[in-house]
Amino acid sequence: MKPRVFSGMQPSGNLHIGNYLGALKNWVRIQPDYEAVFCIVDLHAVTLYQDPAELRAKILELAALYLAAGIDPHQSAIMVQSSVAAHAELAWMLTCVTPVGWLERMTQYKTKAAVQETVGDGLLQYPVLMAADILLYQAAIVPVGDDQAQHLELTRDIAQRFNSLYGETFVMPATSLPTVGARIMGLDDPSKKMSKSEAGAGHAISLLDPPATIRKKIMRATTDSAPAVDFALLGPGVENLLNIYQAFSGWDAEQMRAHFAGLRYGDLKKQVAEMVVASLEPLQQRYREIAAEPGYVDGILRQGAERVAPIANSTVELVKRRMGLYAPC
Ligand code: ATP
Ligand code: LTN
Repeated sequence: MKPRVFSGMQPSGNLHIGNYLGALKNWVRIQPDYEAVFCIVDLHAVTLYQDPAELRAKILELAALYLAAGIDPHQSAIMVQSSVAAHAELAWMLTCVTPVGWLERMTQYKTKAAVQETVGDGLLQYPVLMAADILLYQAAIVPVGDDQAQHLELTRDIAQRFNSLYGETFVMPATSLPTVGARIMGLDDPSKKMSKSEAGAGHAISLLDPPATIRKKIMRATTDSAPAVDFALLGPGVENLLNIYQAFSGWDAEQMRAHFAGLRYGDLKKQVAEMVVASLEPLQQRYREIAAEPGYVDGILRQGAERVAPIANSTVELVKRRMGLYAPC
């Protein structure tokens, strides 16, 4: 049997090239070698307020983007987190073995809580629900971007604590980061990671941005005061543009140097823009085809949930037995 892989994204905001290069592209690459579950984590999205009608639309849009990027529903399950109740159930059980101090140390929690007037308990519990997502399927690896590495460490800590309290139950999941593209930075400010929740118009390239918008955003990207690419002295803005090119092209470091050393920033930007436009074109085309077929995505999501629910439910049953909760034979 193939080892299992699990990953997910929140259906909030617009998916950007950071999400694609950091996670989605890797999912597509590894799916033939694993029994994969790719989740739309709507319960995570509501840790911050979401407009209900918009959230419903975003869930279907995200599923269509998974498909358009190349997730094959015959190979991999695509499912919505809230449609398999075991996610929330296991999260509660794991909450009970997780010290609050572990959660308060999470960087994402601290950043998100800092800009909230009142902090919902869900925001603090966010990584426990994420641990439940992964451990429910006994996933061997979890392909994510760099910003999720800390949550993955916590997942292993929670699993270890549960195993030592109640006996070997969970498989330890390994983090899988891409070699290039694990952390794409904002085009307007290369000191911050590209993020869906960042508002600025020139911050992120959305996967569904039209070519003219992509070109405009890249041509306006923040660089530095040097005139041309110098690999001995790369500023963060230029490094980010080179990273984007390398992640889309699949070139190695030697090819990158040979091609870009000494190139003026204006020309670098033009080449990056054309690489991004050409790479996203087939995805955008497939997205339009999928979006034109009403009911198709709902069917895929229903099948996905039906396929994974027995796995999830059997883990919950095992955890119940281990903990002494009532689990009739
Ligand atoms: P938000 O800003 O709302 O937290 P986000 O842009 O971080 O959203 P998520 O849904 O949290 O997006 O992340 C989905 C996946 O994309 C995760 O695996 C995450 O690590 C990855 N990812 C997010 N931003 C980047 C980035 N800038 N570079 C590389 N990978 C990223
Ligand atoms: N927290 C993740 C989304 C997420 C996830 C998961 C990723 C929720 N559950 C399980 C991998 C495995 C994020 O990208 N913000």
